[in-house]
Amino acid sequence: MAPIALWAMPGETREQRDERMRWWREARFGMFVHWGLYSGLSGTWEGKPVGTRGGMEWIQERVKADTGMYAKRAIPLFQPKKGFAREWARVAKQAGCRYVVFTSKHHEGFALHDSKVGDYDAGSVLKRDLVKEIVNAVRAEGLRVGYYHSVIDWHHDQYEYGRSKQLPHPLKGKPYPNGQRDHSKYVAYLHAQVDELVSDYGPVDILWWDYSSQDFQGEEAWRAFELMDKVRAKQPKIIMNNRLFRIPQAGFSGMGTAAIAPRLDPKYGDFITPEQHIPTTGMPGVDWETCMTMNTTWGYSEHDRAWKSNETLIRNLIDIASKGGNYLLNIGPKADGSVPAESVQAMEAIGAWMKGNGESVYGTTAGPFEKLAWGRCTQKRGRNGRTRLYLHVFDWPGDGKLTVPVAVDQSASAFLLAGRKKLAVTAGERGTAIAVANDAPDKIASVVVLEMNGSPRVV
Ligand code: FHN
Repeated sequence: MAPIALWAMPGETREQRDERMRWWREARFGMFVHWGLYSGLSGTWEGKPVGTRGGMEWIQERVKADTGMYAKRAIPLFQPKKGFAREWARVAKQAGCRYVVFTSKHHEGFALHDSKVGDYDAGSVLKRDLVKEIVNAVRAEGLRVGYYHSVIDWHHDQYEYGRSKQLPHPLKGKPYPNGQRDHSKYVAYLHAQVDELVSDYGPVDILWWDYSSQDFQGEEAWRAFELMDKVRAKQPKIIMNNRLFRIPQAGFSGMGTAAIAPRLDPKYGDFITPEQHIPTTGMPGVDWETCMTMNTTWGYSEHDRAWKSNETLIRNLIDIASKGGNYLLNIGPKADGSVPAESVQAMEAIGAWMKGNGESVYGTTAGPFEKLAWGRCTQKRGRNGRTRLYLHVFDWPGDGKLTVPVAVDQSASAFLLAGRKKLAVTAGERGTAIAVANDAPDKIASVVVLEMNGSPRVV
C-alpha cells in the first residue's frame, strides 16, 4: 500500500508542521527509559524469576497481582538514589542521543511526578518529584525531553478494564473488586494528570502515548482529541505519537507490535511507532520511529541476559536512518535509578561510533537505493546543489573497490568520513567504483562519502 500522509491537522499548514517536526526529523536518535515500581521487582516475584524474556514492566500483569498487593511488594524496593537522572542524561548525551523519552506513568499506574489529583505517585509516596529531577537533568545536557504516558492504568479504581478484550489488565476476566466502575472518572483523572505534566515542568518536546486497541481507543476510551488539544494548548510545539488510536488512518494494521500501516493522518498524531522491528522499506511522507529494547525487556530484569551486540545496535541505527526513520533505544534502570552496566557499555560503544560518523545519521534522509549488497545509505542535499551519499559499509570489499549503483559525472568526489581521507572515483554508466583500502576502517560500519552534483541517478 502506498504511504499516505495527509496534512489535515486543523489549524496547521504543511509548512508549519514541517517546521515543528524539523528538530525531530534531524535528531534521528533518542533514548527511551522505562522506570517505575516494576524496576525494583526486577523480574522477580515471591523470590522466583517471573521469566527470563519479555517485558518485566508487565510483572503485575504476569503475576496477576491486584494493585494493593503489588504496591505493598514494590514500593519498599523502589529507592531512587540522589542524582540518578544526571547519570541517565550523561549516558544519552555521550551516546549521541538528541532526545530522551521516559515513563511518566506506565501501565502499573504509578506516576513519577508530584501529582495533586492522586496519591499513587512519587510526590505522595516518596516525597520527591522524579519527573522534575529527570526533566531538569536531561535539559541540563542540552537534550530534548518527552514523556511516555500510559493511558492503560492497572491501579485506578474507575478504569473499566472490562471494556476491552484486547488491552491487558492483571484482573482481566474478573469482576471489578470495588463494584461497578465509571470509566469517565478515570479519563478525567488521566486528563488532569497529563495537564499537570504539560503545565508544571517547562517546555515538553514529545508526548509518547501508550497504548490503544482496536476494540478500545480514541474518543471512546480516552477522549483522545480533547486530550491532544489540551496538551497542544499548553505545549504548542509538542510532537505526539499515534497510540491514542489503533486504526489504519493512524498507522496501524492490527494489534501486533509490528502491525503498522505506512500511512498517517496527522490529526491522529505526528509519527507512527513500529516496535521491536524495522520496516523493510522507508515510508516516504510518513514520519516514523522504531522503538527497541537492548535485551528483551523494557523495564529492568535481573534475569534477562539476552543483550543485543553493539554491532546489532549500531547497524539498527544505520538501517533505520537509511529508511528515513528515528531510533528510540531503551534503557531499563534499576530501582535506585542506576543504569545496568551492559546498557552503559552499549551506549558508550554507540557514542564512540557516532563521534566519528554522526554526520551520516543526523539531518539525513533515506538513501535512494532499494537495497545494497554491502550495507546501507543515507543522504543529505547541500545548499550548493550537491548531494552527499553516506555509504555505510558493513561488508568491506576484499578487492579494494566499492561499487555503487549510481551514475555520476566527473565532478563527483569521495572520501572516508572518519578522517576525511580522499578516495579515487571511477564514474561509469553502469555505476560508480570507489577505490578503498583493503581493510575496513571500522569493523561494524565504515562510512564512505560520495558527493555529486544534483540528485543521485540510480542505475
Ligand atoms: O505494553 C507496553 C510495553 O510495556 C512497552 O512500554 C512498549 C514500548 O513501546 N509499549 C507497550 C507494548 O506495545
